[in-house]
Amino acid sequence: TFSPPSDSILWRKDFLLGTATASYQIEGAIHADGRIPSIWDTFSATPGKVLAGDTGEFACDHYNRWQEDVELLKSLNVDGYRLSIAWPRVMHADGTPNQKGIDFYVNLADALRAKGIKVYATLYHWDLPQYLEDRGGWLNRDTAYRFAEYADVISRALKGKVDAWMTLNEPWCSAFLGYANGHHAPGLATLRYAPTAMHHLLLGHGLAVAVLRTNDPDAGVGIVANVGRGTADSDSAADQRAAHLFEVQHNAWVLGPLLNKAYPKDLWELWPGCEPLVLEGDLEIIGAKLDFLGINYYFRTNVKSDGAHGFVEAPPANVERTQMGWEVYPQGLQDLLIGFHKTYPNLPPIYITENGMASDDEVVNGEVVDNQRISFLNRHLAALDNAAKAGVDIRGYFIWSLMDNFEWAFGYERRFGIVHVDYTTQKRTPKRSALQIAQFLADRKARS
Ligand code: PNW
Repeated sequence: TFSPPSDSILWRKDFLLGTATASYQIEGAIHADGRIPSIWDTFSATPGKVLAGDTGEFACDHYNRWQEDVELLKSLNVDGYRLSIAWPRVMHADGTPNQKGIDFYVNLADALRAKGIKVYATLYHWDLPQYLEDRGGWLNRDTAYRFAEYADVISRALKGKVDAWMTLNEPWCSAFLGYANGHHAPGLATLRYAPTAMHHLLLGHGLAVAVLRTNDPDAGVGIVANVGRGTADSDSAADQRAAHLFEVQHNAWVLGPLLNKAYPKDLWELWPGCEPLVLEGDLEIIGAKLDFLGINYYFRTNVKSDGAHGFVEAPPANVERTQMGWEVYPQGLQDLLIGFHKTYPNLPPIYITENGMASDDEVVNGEVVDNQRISFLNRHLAALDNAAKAGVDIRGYFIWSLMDNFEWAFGYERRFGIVHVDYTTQKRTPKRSALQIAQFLADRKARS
C-alpha cells in the first residue's frame, strides 16, 4: 500500500503532492480553435518515428474533456496539478495571439483554482510551432526571442491564475533527443547541433524569466531539468571519471549555466569543437535567480570508460526494470539531490516535477492493480525523505503522470498514468495507486 511513514515530509500539510501532464501528450484536438502545427505533429506523422505510427491527434481528448479531468483531479484530492501550455494554441503563425487557444488555459486554470488545486504551468513541454522549426528551430537564436514573446502573451492572460511558472521542460531532452540523436522531434541527428540548441533554449528561458516576473509578480518562477544518476561500473579511476562525465553531460550542462552562470569546462571534452556561440550578457540572462528548481528523475545509468574521453553504458543484469526498460533505482534520487545541495551553494528550493513509471496495466473487473507502481512511489518518496533529512529543501512532488498518455516516441503502448485511459472509449479508470494516494491525502486532511 501507499504508506508514507509517520515522520515523512509527505504528512506536512504544506508539502505539495500532485500529478503532472503535458499538452501534446493529452490534449488531442490538434486542429481545434486555430491551433497551428507543432514539430510533434510533423514528427509523429513521419513513418518510423513513433512506435506503431501513433500520433497526438486524439491522445486523451483532454481538450474536449478538461472539465471531466478537473473533476478527476479533485476526486484524487491532489494539492496541485502540473500542466503545460501549448505554444501552437496560444500564438498564430504571424506572431499575434490566438484568443481561443488562450481561453482554453484561462478556463482550465480558473476551474482548477475554484477546486482548490494549485496550478503549476510549464510554457514549453516540447511542442514548438512548426513554422519556427522551418526557420531553424532552436538552432536559430531568434527562437529564444519568439519564446519570450509567447511567454509575454500567456503570462498577461493568466496573471494571478497560476501558482508557479516553469519556462522549459527538460531542455536536455529538447537539445539532445531533438537535435543530436533524433529520437524526438524535430528528429535531427547531428551531434554538434545539441550545444547550440541548448544555448538558445536556455537563453529563451532567461528572457522568459524576466517577462514572467514583470507580468505576474506574485507567481513563482522556475525551470524543469531532467537529471540522470551516473554510476561507475568499477572503482577504476577511468570508470569513475566516466560516471562523472555522464553527470556533467546530463546534469551540469543545464545546472551549470542556470546556477553558476557558466557551462562546465569538462563538457567540451565530450563535445570537442562544439562550443556554442555565447554572446556577452547571455550567461547573466540565463543565470537569472529562480524561485525553485523542478527536477525530473526516472532512473540511473551505469557506465564505464569508453577508453577515450567518454563513457559507454554498462547495464547491470538482474535488476528491477519498468515497462520502459528503465532500472528502478530510488537511491539515485537521494544521491543526486544531496549532491546538488553540496555542489551548488545557491540551489533554490526543489520540486520533484516528475517521477513515476510505466507499466502494462489492464482493467480487470473495473480494477487496475498496479502494485509495482505503488512500491516504486513508496521507495522514491523514502529516498526523498532521506534527502530532506540531509538538508535539501524539497517543497513538493508531482507524479508522472495523472493519466496514461502519448509517451512520445513510444506512443500509447507505454502507460505512465495513475489513471488508466481506454483509448477507444476515452474512459478514465483510477488505478489502485491513484485510489490509495487519494485515500492518503484524505487522511492527511483529516489530521489536524
Ligand atoms: C520525460 N530519457 O521525458 C518527459 O518530461 C515526459 O513528457 C515523459 O512522458 C516522461 O519523462 C516519461 O518518459 C523523458 O530518455 C524522456 O532519459 C526521455 C528520457 C527522460 C525523460
